[in-house]
Amino acid sequence: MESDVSDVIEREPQSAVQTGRVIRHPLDPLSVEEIAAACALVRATAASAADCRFPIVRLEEPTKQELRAHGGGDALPRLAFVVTLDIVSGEAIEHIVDLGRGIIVQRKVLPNREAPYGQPPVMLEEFFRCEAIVKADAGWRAAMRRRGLSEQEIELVQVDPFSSGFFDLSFERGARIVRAISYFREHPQDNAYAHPIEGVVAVVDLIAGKVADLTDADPIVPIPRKKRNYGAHENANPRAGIKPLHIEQPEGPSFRVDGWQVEWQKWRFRVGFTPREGLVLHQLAYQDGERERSLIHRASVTEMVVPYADPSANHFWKSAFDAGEYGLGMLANALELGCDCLGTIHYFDVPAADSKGEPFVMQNAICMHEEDYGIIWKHYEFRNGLFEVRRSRRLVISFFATVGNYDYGFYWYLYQDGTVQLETKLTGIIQTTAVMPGETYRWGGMVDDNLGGPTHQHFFNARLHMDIDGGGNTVSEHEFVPRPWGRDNPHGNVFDTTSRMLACERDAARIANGETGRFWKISNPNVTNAVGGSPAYKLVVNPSPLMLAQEGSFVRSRGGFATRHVWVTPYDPAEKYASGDYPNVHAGGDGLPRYIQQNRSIDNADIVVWHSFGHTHVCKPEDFPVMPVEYAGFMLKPVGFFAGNAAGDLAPERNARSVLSGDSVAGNSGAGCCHG
Ligand SMILES: [Cu+2]
Repeated sequence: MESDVSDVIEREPQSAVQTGRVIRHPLDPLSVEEIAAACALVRATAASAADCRFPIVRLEEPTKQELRAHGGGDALPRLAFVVTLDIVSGEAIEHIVDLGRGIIVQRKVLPNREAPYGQPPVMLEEFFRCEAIVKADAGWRAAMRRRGLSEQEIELVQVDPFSSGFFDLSFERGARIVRAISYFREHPQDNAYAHPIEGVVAVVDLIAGKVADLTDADPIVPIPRKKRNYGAHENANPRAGIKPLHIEQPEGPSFRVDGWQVEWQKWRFRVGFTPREGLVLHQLAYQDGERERSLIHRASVTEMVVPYADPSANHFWKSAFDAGEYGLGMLANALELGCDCLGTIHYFDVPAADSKGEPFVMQNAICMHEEDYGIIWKHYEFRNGLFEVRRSRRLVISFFATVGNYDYGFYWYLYQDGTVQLETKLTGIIQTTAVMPGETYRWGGMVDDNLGGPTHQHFFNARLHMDIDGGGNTVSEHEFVPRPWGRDNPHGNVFDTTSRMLACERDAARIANGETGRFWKISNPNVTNAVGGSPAYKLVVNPSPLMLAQEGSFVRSRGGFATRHVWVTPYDPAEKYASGDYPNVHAGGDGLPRYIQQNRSIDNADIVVWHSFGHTHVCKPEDFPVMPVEYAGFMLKPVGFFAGNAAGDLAPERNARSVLSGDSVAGNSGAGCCHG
């Protein structure tokens, strides 16, 4: 079915225009023209066009079932999902626009003034509005003066708006607020995170346009003044001795791109992008002999949360949901200024809407290239001298989002043996805290004189709408257990691999266990593999701490998805995000913990596997002033999906030396290895 879908686009590339209308694949992100048309239609229905803003504009994707019908030849309407926010009244409205017919087919006012509340994401223009509101506030200016800043220095202060969290305070309920913290800067290019202003937090009501609450806590902690800048121009003594390293692909890359579709080394998929998730992989399939076999219908990271573990005024409420509260896609880096990838790169430019609903193109938002990844397999047969080694090539599809102080990379890797990997890269600048001279920071690590970094956690949630061999899929849990001594274990060497089907979604909210090597298999019980079982992929997770905030805390309830490593739900197009639709200023309880209350069957069903993973970060001097990359992620590996090593058909590198029986093996068994 997927191949039929793909055939359509091959004949009709992204830019094809037919009878005045662009023919597009149903999963292509909205074009500039479609964004403009959708926003114009919606704006025309707004109470005030001048006050109408567009925090979310994206493709309303067809369901898996609709796509299959499309594969059968039916045309699918192109739909846009548009959320508007009236910046004077605060009213937020969801719209679905039928672009072909030029009409709004659905309109729903969000009930966000009633519990459990929830606001559309913070828009970039609100970052600037927040700073203006804070700097105009007499109370905040007085708090700055109390910390010894002159009027001139106050103008240089950096105000960081932070999604607010929620604690059921009167000024939070149903309000569109952010909490703002402040940093001293000696000049506009100074790294403000070296100079946190402790004890001052302004709650800014973005609709009322005023500071709704101000914390100005005692005792006054002096602002750390030591400069910690990291720009190249600040480094008088850069490290020497690094010779150029060039990656050359004289015949070009091995992938083929057609619009948003990619083919590489037996893999085929479509690239998508949304304002909330950023990069999306659609319809990931692998060509296995004559068969194109589907693996994943849709894969993305739908949420993140970063809860902080310091109880003091500047930090206790910090718990940014970077996808749902800001938008990882909205904050994607345009890589036109220099990309971090080496080799022959293909960039995808992504059309997007600004907060006024004006379309623009995020240049080079997605980067795709190939990498050499060492050895994929190798053997030296010492008896006959047969030496075979193959290098691993992987395809990297990635983007980077900068969310305030932190920078997150999302790197999907496809391998030639059928492995799929997601690696997130965490870098940028840590949140900091001013520490009283002579004291040591209690709630994290010291990173410099009078400067600490609060301990925190980063959680990601990947949503994997599975489609192993295109049919019903089932999830099973496995672990290793030693077998007691006995007649069937007379030598004590035997251990077992247990197996347990996860039948209903409440049974399937699971925690990783490194000690038992717990893993999960997603299989298709309707298909028989080469050894009489079911074709499957294994979810390989890294056991890591889950949400450590207390049961009953707001952050735990708001970020409930981070209380389990694995969740499985039957596919429901309304259940798109691990934290629910509108986590911003939301009271909690939405997302995965709510979805699974239905306790639906997930046995041989159209299922979504959700995986929470992350990093618990105790700050250290090495994290400052800019932190080397920390990694988190997972892999999906074929387990009985293929009849053998899927990379067994790889040819040796062209310049490899053949070492066969009789050739001299110089020194050791590594001779003949070629590193291309
Ligand atoms: Cu961190």
